[in-house]
Amino acid sequence: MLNKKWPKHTILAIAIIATWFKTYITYQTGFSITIDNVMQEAILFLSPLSLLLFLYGLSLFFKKQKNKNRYLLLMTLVTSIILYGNVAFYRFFSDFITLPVLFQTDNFGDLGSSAAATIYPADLLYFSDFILLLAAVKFIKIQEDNKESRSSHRRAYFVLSGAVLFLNLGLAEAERPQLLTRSFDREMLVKNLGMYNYHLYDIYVQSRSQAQRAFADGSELTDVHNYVRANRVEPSEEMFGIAEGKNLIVVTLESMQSFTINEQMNGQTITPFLNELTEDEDTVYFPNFYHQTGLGKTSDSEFLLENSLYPLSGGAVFFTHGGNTYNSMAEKLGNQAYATNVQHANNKSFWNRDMMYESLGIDEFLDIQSYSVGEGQSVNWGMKDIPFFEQSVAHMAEMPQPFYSRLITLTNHYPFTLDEEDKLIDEFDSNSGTLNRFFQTSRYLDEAVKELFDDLKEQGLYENSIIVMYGDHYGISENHNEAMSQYLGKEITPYESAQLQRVPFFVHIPGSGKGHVNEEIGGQIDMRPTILNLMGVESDTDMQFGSDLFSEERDEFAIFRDGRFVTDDYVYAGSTCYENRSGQLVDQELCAPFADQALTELNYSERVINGDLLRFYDEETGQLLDADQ
Ligand code: GP9
Ligand code: MN
Repeated sequence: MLNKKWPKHTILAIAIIATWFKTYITYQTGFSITIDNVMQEAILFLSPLSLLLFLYGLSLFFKKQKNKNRYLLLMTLVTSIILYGNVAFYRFFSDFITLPVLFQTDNFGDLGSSAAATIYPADLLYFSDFILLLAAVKFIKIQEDNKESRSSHRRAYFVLSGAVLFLNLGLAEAERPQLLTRSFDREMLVKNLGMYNYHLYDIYVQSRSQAQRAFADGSELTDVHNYVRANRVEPSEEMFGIAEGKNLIVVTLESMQSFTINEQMNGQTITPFLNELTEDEDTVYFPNFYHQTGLGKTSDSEFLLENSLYPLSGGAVFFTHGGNTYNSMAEKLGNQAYATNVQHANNKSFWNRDMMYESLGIDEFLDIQSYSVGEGQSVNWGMKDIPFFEQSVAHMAEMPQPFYSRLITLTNHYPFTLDEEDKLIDEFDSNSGTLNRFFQTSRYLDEAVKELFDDLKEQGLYENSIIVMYGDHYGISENHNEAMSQYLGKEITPYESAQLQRVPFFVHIPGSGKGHVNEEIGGQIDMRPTILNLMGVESDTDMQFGSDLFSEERDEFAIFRDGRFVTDDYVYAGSTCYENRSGQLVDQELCAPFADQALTELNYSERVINGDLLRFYDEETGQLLDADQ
């Protein structure tokens, strides 16, 4: 058989098939990639193919069979090293390699020693395609013509490889809308694009931001600095330092929107516990508080909270600028001897949190590995909020005090599914299943918060803590306007759509007696200065765009990430201007000056992020640093 002459592209075919199958098998054995349905499995299987067809196909440009073989051997070796590198990395970090990890020198030491400790003889199997190809080259006789392939054939071949790529991307987009624009999770990228395409995409994203960074110098900060300084306001004297020295607990209420608070759905109360809080003597509730997130959703809200900078207009800043210099709230509290951490029962690489939290100076990230998810404790995206809170509070009981701990909930997440026993109210009756279920999961989240308060009391943590809670972004998008208008009993105009971007913001200070409903118009950008003032931590020289919501001096202004905004007089809904109180359309000109300011502010913030400009700023003194310092 070995004396038979094989068709001339046999070696290429063997190389593609061998690497393809080896990669697919490695996905199953080397990583724990979660697959929920047949479609995801099919995408996973298909995902290595497009790049292999392309990369290995370049061998068609070589004339001599010998050179083709050499090229293919080299490529199988390179792809094997990439794949195996990820396997070894995954054994330690349960994550895929991303460029910044390779360039962080302190990681490098870790990587080297960890990798060395986990090399097994059986790992040679990860190079099986290379070994197979070596054998094939040696033993299989090819009908050699030592000619370059005909260009029409080559064209057909590359069209085919392009078609496979588009098929792959199309399926991935159907399975995970906005996969590339939002790029939420490395695991999702790998499973939808394949390991090799993922690395190319990672190189593209990282080098784009590195290039912008390289060209930036401190001078770009001058205008921004002047703007921020001119807009600074004095903190409220009454509230400054009122929670000084207490533990700070910040709860992210997944997809919670203000239209559920103090409202009913078909006669049923949606958020009984939060409603009570709005009247509680120790709670300040802000009903006119807006989310300001973009494509980065939850992570954008965290970004706003920690930095008081706006997230980006495209992509998720947690992914694109996870290595920047920041001056986060966590870092500031850390400097006040607070233990800082985030608790979230999800995969740590989601939203690139594991890397970003390091840049934000957060001491510890208690991810899904820190939780034990018992029978019946998981639904929809993962661990249910009630057991999540219970275990998180148990973690807190072990923490040194004072601490700053953030809790990120998950149950009230699209597609809003619940187990029967957790459904505390009925579904709504519109044509949108999403909205119908949303009321039930919101009700569940409310119940979970109530239990959180109880858990804190039981563990003796309640009295000495301040509890801040905010909705991260909308749960119900404009695709559900028809159902939404049925619920609200009115048409959803652009004005109403803007008003629907309100998310609840609660500040609960046990024993303070400061409770009231505060009508101030603000947004997530204001959380950092507001909270820091309550904690008695000065932030007046910080590069932040928000302001203390309790300050008497501040202008009422909430700028959405997409350029819409709300002031006490106007609501700008994108291209139309409305009077705020009445919702009446008014002359566009009335909104124009604020629209300009909104754009300026968004651009300044974007400039800070793209140029990584905080590395040129000394927040202690409020001085700009020279680029060469
Ligand atoms: C994921 C969770 C949800 O960990 O924070 O993210 P989202 O999809 O809401 O941005
Ligand atoms: Mn969210």
